Amino acid sequence: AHAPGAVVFFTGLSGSGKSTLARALAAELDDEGLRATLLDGDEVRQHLSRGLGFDRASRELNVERIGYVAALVASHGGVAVAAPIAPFASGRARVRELAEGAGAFLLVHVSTPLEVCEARDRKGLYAKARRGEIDEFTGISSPYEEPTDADIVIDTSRTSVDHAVAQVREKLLAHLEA
Ligand code: GGZ
Repeated sequence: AHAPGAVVFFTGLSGSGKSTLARALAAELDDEGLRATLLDGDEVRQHLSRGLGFDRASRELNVERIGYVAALVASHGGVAVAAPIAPFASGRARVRELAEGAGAFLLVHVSTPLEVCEARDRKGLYAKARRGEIDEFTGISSPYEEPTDADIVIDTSRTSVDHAVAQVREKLLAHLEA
């Protein structure tokens, strides 16, 4: 039996819907009295990882920091919900290792296709990346290694937020009760 805490780790491209799902899940868990701690990609980069770039080493460091904090939360019985791109299998494996030492770990691959993320382009970053104005942009000029060990795969162009959150919630509760 593991500790009562858990880490739910969303990974996927920019614009795939990770933040939306992570926020909706955290809100749902809070409503049920589960103390969800949200570690959103954007916010982490403004605080915990301020000043870090997007080269491979910086991304690995960013993801490991997130994993460390998430595991700390889980080790105290909380549920951490993290949502960085986390494009490298090595970084995700490191997070899994840290998290599993502290509680349950759920890897959620937000698999929304690049074409859809790029068509959405909510922040205009894909257009900039295509014009060469952003270096090492994930999916354009930097790799995204597809997870082969995801517990749940969600394509937000085919699934509603509500349905996706319900799916993750159900798996998470099953893990917590195991
Ligand atoms: C990818 C970038 C880049 C580059 C800035 N590549 O859609 P967003 O804007 O809000 O989310 C993206 C965020 C990615 O940061 P993460 O910490 O999640 O990445 S990683 O896990 O790889 O460390 C995007 C913005 O930062 N952004 N430049 N070159 N995304």
